[in-house]
Amino acid sequence: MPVGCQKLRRSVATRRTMPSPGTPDTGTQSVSVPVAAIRARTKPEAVFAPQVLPLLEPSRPALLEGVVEMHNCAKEMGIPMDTMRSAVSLFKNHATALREGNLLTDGYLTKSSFVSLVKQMLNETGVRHDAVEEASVIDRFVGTFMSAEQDCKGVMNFRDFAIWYSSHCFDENFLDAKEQAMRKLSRKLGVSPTEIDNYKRHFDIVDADGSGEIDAEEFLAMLYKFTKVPKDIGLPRKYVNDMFRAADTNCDGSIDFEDFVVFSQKFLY
Ligand SMILES: [Ca+2]
Ligand SMILES: [Ca+2]
Repeated sequence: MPVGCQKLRRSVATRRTMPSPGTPDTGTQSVSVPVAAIRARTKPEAVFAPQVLPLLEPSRPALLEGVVEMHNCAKEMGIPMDTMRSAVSLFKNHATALREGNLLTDGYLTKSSFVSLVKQMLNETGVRHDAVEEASVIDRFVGTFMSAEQDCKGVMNFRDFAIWYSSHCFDENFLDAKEQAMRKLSRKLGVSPTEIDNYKRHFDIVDADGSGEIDAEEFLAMLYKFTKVPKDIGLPRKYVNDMFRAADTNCDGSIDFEDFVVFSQKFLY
């Protein structure tokens, strides 16, 4: 029998032989061991449940400290874990730690490391800016850095950064190229981003071959669907051609997404 099991058995047996109140002590040598202590010895994994701390490795206390801090911040600040993980990844890339390995509890961003971090976020969008444009965007975010660092020491700790990140990660400048194009179109047409998303879902259904354009055949199928005219009765050719010309504003024989939104606002929705 393993030594640990023998000890446990002795320990439990010891509790069973302890005299109850009022019972004369028979001389049995016994030591009171709290049940919780026995459970802690027999179930060490219960101290840190894997589902709570999935990255826990007892031999790496610095990592544990960081993981606990990440979970605490997410819970206290109401930040979704996906967002928090992205914040952690960025912070670890650019922050400096007072003590090695404890970036989340002792690390900080200076203004220059914050600028590097913002540049990384801009690069990851895939959108290329010229130097003047990029400097302007960075200047704007440096302004938010000044107001985000709570203790006015000129550096941002992880908690400051987590709050900053959760409120700025959906800024248009940090969206990918497609999403930024959608936001620009939304402003150009005076349509809300939510409506633009809805139009895009309809457009993708009509664009059956996924070419990114609606051709004459796809357009005809769309008209049948919206007019609910049975195909065996058929739509008048002149009506179909007039509608297609109304939608195809640049007369290149197909309808792009912007044309589709304008046409839909006039004729479909
Ligand atoms: Ca198509
Ligand atoms: Ca066109």
